[in-house]
Amino acid sequence: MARWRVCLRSQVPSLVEGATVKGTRARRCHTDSLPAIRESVYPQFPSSVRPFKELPGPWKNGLATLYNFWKQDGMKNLHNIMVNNFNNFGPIYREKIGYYDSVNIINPEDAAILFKAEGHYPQRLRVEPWVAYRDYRHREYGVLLKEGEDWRSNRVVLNKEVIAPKVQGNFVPLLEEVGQDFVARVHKKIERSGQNKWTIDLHQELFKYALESVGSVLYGERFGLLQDHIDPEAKRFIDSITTMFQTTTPMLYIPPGLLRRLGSRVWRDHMEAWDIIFNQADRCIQNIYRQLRRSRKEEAGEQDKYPGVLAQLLMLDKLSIEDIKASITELMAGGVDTTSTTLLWTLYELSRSPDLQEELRAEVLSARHSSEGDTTLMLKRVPLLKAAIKETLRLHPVAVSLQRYTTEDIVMQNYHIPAGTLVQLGLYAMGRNHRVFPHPEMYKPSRWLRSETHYFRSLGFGFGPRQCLGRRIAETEMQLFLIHMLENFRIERPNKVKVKSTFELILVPDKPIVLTLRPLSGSQ
Ligand code: HC9
Repeated sequence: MARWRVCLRSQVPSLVEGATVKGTRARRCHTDSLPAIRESVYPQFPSSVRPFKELPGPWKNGLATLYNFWKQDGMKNLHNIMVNNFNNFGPIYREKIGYYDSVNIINPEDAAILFKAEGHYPQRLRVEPWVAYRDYRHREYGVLLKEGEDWRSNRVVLNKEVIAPKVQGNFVPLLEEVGQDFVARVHKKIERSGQNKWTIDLHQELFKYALESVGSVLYGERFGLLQDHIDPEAKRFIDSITTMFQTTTPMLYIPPGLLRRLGSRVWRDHMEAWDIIFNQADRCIQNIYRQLRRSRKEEAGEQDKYPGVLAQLLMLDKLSIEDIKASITELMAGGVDTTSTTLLWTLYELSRSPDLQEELRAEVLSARHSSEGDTTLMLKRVPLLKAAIKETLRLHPVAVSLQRYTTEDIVMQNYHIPAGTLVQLGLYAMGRNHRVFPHPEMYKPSRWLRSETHYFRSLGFGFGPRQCLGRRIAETEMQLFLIHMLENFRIERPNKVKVKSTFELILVPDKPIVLTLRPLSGSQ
């Protein structure tokens, strides 16, 4: 029975229009009359600025929009629905789906205005089912779900260990080794095929590469996922992350607390998925924790090898163990599907343009040559490769949108947006908009190298203090992967299937991407 007791923090707004909400959210809710009042109180905007209530878009009836959303298969199509909305309503519209009331924007200039109004404690849309799981199991929030001062103090400590530019040097040797193992594995597969090539849907292989990479950076140890024999536990962990993402989508619009009380399948699957993720992470963390305590006694922590992010945080002793565990678990869960999908899209794009592939290969070979074995230095000499990752994230962003609650009154597209409004930048829609990116359909990394303005256009990892914490790990891991692949294999496409995006909380390919890998030098 106790299992069904409601947790206060997991309360989500009801689906009924106009209902007020408990806790922090209540502050952010606004009724239609509020902007009007504010306008008379704060006359800082010229009268030509149009009032909030004149914003175009489907915001008058949240339930009707939710129903339409359903009919358009919105659960899989959120990205396309946003593109259509911008086509119908223009560069700004307001929408209410169920209980989510938001203003949506597409222009980089408006993104700049939005991020300048994000305040001291920037907040994105809360993924309620993720919060609900932690409340239900009495687990600490990691930095992804924390808010306010608690968020800031944790984030400041984590930044230094995970995202500061200087930490890249620590990650490189670890990730370099994983990259080499991946390449060795592909060579072996090619050899075994007896055809001097390997044709495969790489997504499982990339999941393993990604987990092995993020694992080695966090724990300073290898899981061994790139061997022939893979631990069934690791496979379960990987599958659980995918399930966790997939089961999140329906619960974005239906309160998880309601689904829980109804005993629904999606809630149970979601819980089970998080349980597996947390238990696996707990085991890894315990392991390192014990090792560290043992070695501390013996040699007072004197090591010259980088011990991994977790050990660093434990030795630093600035965050509680529970806080460290929560954020490490998030980094581990957040670092598998995201980077592997981005790499798969990049290989897909490269298989479609052999010339670009050659150009990138030439850049990589010359950088390798000139950096004389210093891989960290080499990473500074591959601008086109880095641009390729940006270009992939433009066409195939992981996140369909970026969101912030505004902390002050602002004007966008000449509309007054009151403080406390949830504003979403349609990242997918922006990346494919011809006014923002000329010939958006072309995969052209060099567009990022030209002197054209990139002002608020490269937002694949978000922006500012609330941007992706795993960014540096992800970038290093992806750069090294592509370097190794380009140095070793030609990437070809065995068919001309056109792959699109589908929304499973993150955007992923809608069908398998099958590629052919051929060794560059026939002798290997
Ligand atoms: C999904 O309308 C669509 O690596 C929603 C708005 C939204 C809110 C938060 C976003 C989410 C979207 C997509 C997935 C994101 C998430 C915040 C973090 C998460 C970008 C756009 C990343 C993939 C994280 C996940 C970490 C987690 C598994 C611990």
